[in-house]
Amino acid sequence: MIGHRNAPYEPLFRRHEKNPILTAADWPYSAHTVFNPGATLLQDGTTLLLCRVEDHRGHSHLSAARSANGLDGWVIDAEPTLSPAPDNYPEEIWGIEDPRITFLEELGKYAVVYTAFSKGGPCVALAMTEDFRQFERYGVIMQPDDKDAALLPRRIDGKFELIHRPANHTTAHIWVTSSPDLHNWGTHKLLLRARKGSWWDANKIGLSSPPIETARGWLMLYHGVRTTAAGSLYRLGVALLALEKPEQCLLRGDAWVFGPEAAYECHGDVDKVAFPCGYTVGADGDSIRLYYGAADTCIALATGSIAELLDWLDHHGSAEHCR
Ligand code: BMA
Repeated sequence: MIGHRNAPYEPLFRRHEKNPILTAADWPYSAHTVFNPGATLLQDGTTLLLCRVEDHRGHSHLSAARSANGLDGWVIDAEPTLSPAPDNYPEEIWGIEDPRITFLEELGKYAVVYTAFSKGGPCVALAMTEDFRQFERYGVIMQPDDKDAALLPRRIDGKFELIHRPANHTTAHIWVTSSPDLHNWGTHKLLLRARKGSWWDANKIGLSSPPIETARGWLMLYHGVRTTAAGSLYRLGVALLALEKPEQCLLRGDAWVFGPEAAYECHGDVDKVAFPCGYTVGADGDSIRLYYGAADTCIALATGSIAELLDWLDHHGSAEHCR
């Protein structure tokens, strides 16, 4: 498969001409950077981004930005929407980061899975909300080092499923674990491994936005980290997971499908990072708006198509790459 295209990857995701769509300068209060937003469409069609906002201490909190068209006219909460609460949740002492939003039909609530930066390392925490104004914290659901996590929107075999990324110092693979009640987690399974050697996704991978349910399986965007002499490169890959058995990878692409190229992705607090944590799907059921953090500094938007991603996987993916 590798090598039958000249371009490093096809333009499966197209950058919006208004990028970056949100920066710290848009914030109604003092902020150093805004990036890595979770995304969802509210019942009335409003696009809600739950943005990671880094303050001038380097600590992050989450703030909601709402827009009728998902592009501009953002109404940003005048104060932090979800702040670290270390008095009751000590694992949030150094901030909360990188939210992924999943609407759980069964509960009629949005699950926000985020990284809590504890003194013991980054870990996965969960909060539930109906309106992104009041939140019910469930606390840590995966201990350090673990991050890049999201819930699937429905139970499988009677259990909620969490995709997450435990890590050690040299490697980080994607795992899936299940729970009957969102509090107790078990049955841990390795879902997708980082490749090795010179691969673009060697050694360290992690979930990007929550997997997208399609008739053919869960379409999962993930990031691969290439470590170079000049720093790390964060790019995106695609895999397809079995609908009723998400630990089973059906197809995995060879090349990356999106990576830092534009100036706002290449230069910022952390150069060469494109880091999506959320997307919305259009009324056609196919078009995707992918919201991503660029260079850990601002928020950008790229558009794509579910059908095109699946077609690309048919031509550039294989089950072999899953192993
Ligand atoms: C990851 C996370 C992201 C960040 C990325 C690039 O490990 O911390 O929040 O965007 O690194 O710095």
